[in-house]
Amino acid sequence: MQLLGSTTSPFVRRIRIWALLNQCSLEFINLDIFSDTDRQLMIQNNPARKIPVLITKQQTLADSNNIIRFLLEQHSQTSLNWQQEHLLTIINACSDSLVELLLCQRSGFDTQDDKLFFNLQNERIAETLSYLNNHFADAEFKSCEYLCISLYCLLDWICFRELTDLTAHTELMKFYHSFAQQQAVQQTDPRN
Ligand SMILES: N[C@@H](CCC(=O)N[C@@H](CS)C(=O)NCC(=O)O)C(=O)O
Repeated sequence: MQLLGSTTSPFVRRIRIWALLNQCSLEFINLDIFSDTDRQLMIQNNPARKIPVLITKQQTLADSNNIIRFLLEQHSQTSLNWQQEHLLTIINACSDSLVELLLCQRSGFDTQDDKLFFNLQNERIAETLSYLNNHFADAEFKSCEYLCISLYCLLDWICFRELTDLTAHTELMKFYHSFAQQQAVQQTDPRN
């Protein structure tokens, strides 16, 4: 199986860490999705023009949510329950808004400008991080490996890109520092 992605994408890193922790062999194809040749490979495999993409002998799957569902099934592991899916949706919403704002910044916009689109993203980022901080102690959250991996990838990406201040979110920061000790985390560090 091949995984199309980049070392910096938090959505791709989730899948890579899960695979390392679960003895799942994936050939990681590291793309620069904004370079002409690498972009062609992404587009050929995903009309939505996003990473990650998983290519198996039978099919091509886009979107980290579908990819993890497929991999859990392949490894005979239980899928996320509804409460866990809900928490994953909150992590995804925060990640998506941060991606949108980063693309706006790279397009030359001031994302702190008092504009509807920026305000909506900035509100969503603040509220979802508070929600995750308040719910991290929930049993469904802490006990789910993929949720913990996804949360870590979001937090580390925020720190790596210096996207927002996390210091007020004390539960998230405690989790961030403890999870960082794992080998799979260090092996997938975008800074290396
Ligand atoms: N819902 C998707 C989101 C994936 C996503 O946003 N990937 C980003 C990289 S972090 C991307 O490919 N962005 C390209 C673009 O927005 O044009 C997933 O869970 O896989």
